[in-house]
Amino acid sequence: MITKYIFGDPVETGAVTAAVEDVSGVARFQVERDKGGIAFRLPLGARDVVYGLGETMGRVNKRGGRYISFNTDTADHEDSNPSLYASHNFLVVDGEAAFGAFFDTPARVVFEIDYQGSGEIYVHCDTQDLRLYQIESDTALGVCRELIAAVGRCYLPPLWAFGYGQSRFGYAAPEDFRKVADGYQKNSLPLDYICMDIDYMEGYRDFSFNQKNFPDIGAFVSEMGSRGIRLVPIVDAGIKVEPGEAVYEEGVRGGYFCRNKEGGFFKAGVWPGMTHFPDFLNTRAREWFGGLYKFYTDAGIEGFWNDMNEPAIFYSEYAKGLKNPLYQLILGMLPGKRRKEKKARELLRDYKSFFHDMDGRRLRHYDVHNLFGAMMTRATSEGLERLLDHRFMLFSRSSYIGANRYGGVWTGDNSSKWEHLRLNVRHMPSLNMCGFLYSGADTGGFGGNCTRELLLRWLAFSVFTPLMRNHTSKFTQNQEAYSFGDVEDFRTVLRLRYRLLPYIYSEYMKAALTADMYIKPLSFVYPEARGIEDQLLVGDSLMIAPVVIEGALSRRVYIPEDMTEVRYNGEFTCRPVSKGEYTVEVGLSEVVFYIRPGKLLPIGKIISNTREYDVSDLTLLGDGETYELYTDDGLTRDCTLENIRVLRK
Ligand code: MIG
Repeated sequence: MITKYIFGDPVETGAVTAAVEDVSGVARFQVERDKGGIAFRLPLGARDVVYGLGETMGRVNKRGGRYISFNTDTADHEDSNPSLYASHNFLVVDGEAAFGAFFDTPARVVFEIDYQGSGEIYVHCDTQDLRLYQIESDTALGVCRELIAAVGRCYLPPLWAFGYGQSRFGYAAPEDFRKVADGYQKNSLPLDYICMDIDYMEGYRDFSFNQKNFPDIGAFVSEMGSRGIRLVPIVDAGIKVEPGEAVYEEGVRGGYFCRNKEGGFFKAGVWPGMTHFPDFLNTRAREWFGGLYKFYTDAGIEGFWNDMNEPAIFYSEYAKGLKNPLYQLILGMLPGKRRKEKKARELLRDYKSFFHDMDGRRLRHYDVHNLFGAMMTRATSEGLERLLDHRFMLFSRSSYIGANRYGGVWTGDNSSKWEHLRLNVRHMPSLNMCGFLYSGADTGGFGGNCTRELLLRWLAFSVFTPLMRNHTSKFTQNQEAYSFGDVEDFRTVLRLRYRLLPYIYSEYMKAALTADMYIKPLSFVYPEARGIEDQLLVGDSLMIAPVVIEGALSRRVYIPEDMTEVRYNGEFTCRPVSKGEYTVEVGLSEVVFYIRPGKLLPIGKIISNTREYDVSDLTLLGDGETYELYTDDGLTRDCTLENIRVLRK
């Protein structure tokens, strides 16, 4: 059962779309008002597990940690860092019964979950105005399903968005993209899309292609399209301040940009130099911005990633010091506590110096900060819905609960570290709890140099995440699957992804259409497995136990009930394993996973691209009797459970 409690006069975040009964005044928390906002306290039982918070640092069980919802552009994915790019203010307490709470406010929120052994949940919202949704259910999974249902139907990507994609900050010219396509195709490595990072642009301007490199972008999109490869450009949040440029002029004329303290348009230095931020909280501005994607759709482009939408600011019009984006960027990245603190103070000042017009309500950015990226995703998604008559790919860096109706997310600038592979494994169930089904990390890691072993193990995990994209930064070692000598092992793991697509696509679509999670913690189905955070349930049939330790050629696996072990090394080998705990060998050239009892796994043939996707002759592994295969043309918007076909063994 879900109920809502309204405090003060909250802004409409749009997170929850279902009608929910308002029973203000009976919050389960102890409520304390203070000058800065409202604090909520709830004592925890000694054995209670606390899940949730989506994209945050820490473990899947959030006990013991302190987390802050304040969307931040940060490459510092370490446990000491309280804020990443997103705010997912949803907690699930799993004790004797299960209980969930969603603190629906775009303001800053601090969560202390049994922090320093306090024995309680302490949540401080930096506002007096919010909606608190409380959910009672028998199980943690039940609580999550209620939240996901209340938020509304999850974004449905096209089939090709479940293919594998390659990306790199630095690809700039057609030769770079052709080289990637060649590298994959000549080595018989499957590939569906290549992301275009900011170097495709003219001077880092959104809605532009570098004229020298792309005099005819439509022709280049067709050229890649004829090879079965889609191009997926990045779009940043800020529009370059540049009198005479059409997009800028339109934005100024329409008054679509955020205002500064003086009433002019706020100026923030980002990649193109000074930019204005579209006021994504304003309906007209959103309509305008969404319509701008026509620039890309006219060229045949149907996939996008939205970046820098926390929003990231290198320096603002109020900054002292050198106003050079590169200088400011490097300054922000340099280690050193004092420099970081200075940067953080500047950012706070900036966020307090610009304003939104939320359809007549003037709001200081700082107070609605965590909604900005989500509303950019909404603007893009609604624009693309008008521009196209079928599904599109869209994922964003920043998000807020509810944005999952409009697009997916990636988890930002991780590094080529084993710990960040493990973080990816923890993020996926937590994101799914908050409804973000279409998600994934930069496979192989963004910062730093990836090793062959790390990439193989990371790919072997990403096989199961809906967004499977290999991405790395500038100045790092090449990270494409053909960049590490012998490609055979990479071929195995990438082919496995495509052979599992009938399952991945079906399970994703069924979860999205029934307000369910696609990836779950093991403990959501097997409560005794509460301490095990490096094994996950993927869809209804599979359990995975990825190798996440450097140098390991085996790992301990907990088998919660009799299962079928599947080993893929180019061939599938199945064998029954009984309940228990085992050391399982997993060589670098193979992927091992498990089918739950009474379930089936459909397997397709080897294909090199989703264009060749074919469900006419699937093999069924496992000891179940039937499998519900979701199938459609991969593009239609008419996605219903009627598209399910029952396969029998
Ligand atoms: O300031 O577009 O997270 O994926 O490659 C960095 C360049 C801007 C951050 C994104 C990353 C992307 C990079 N961007």
